[in-house]
Amino acid sequence: SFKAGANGRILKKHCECEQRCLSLLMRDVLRPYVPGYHGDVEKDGQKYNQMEDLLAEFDFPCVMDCKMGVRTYLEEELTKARKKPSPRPDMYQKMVEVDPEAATPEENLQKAVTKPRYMQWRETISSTATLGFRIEGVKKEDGTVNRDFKKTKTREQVIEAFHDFVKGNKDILNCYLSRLKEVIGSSLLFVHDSKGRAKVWMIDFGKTTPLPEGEELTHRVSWQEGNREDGYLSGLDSLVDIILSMVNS
Ligand code: 4IP
Ligand code: ADP
Ligand code: MN
Repeated sequence: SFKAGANGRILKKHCECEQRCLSLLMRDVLRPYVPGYHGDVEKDGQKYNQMEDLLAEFDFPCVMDCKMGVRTYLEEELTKARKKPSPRPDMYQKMVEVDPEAATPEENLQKAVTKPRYMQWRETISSTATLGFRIEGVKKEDGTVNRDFKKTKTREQVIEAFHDFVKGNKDILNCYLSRLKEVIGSSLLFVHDSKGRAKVWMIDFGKTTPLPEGEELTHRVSWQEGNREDGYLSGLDSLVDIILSMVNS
């Protein structure tokens, strides 16, 4: 859903929700931690959001995508699934490919699961439910991609993946740490290169929605259906704690 754009920009398939969020972030204190947003454009009959290519300033960047929060789907998905459950054979397939025992006998008969069921299962087999974030994928400087982190769950497994990602380089870890302590929605994108440049950005606001007027979230207290909490800051706390322990080990 991405395309290369003109002068250091990339095009991501248009999403109304993300557009609103990116526009608001351009006038927010978080501005230094998000890709610059340059409006929507149409190309070959498809609408895109145009944004800054975060990799442009790096030489052969190493990239890690961490999905933040204890919950990875909207509360609306729950309401929808309850009102009108729509069976998802594709999600059932993805589930049994990772763990042939994961589905219930009923799900095995239907060869389908609901979306919240799938998403909740993904949260509990990974570190999302316990640490408030999970590793989605890593791209190395040679361009090879590893998306095999679905069962990376424990703190030790996360540390191992981070260690591998930075090849034990504590200077890189310290750069990441200093930027994390200031950042407060979505995925965090970690990027570094062999010149020792290292930065973190917030990306992917496709599911970041405004709260009703006057309401606020702690981003830390546990999620109960209806309170809309997402555990973003719990995830950030765990990440800082993990990287700090790696720097000091
Ligand atoms: C994907 O599952 C991700 O959770 C997607 O979220 C989600 O998209 C997909 O839902 C779901 O199938 P896997 O990562 O396990 O393959 P994201 O885009 O944040 O990575 P949305 O955004 O739609 O919830 P479906 O319903 O699009 O298939
Ligand atoms: P999706 O909503 O389809 O999951 P994301 O916004 O999460 O899309 O982006 C998917 C991947 O594309 C990220 O993991 C990252 O590697 C890359 N990416 C996203 N935004 C940028 C950007 N502004 N600059 C460079 N790379 C990006
Ligand atoms: Mn994403």
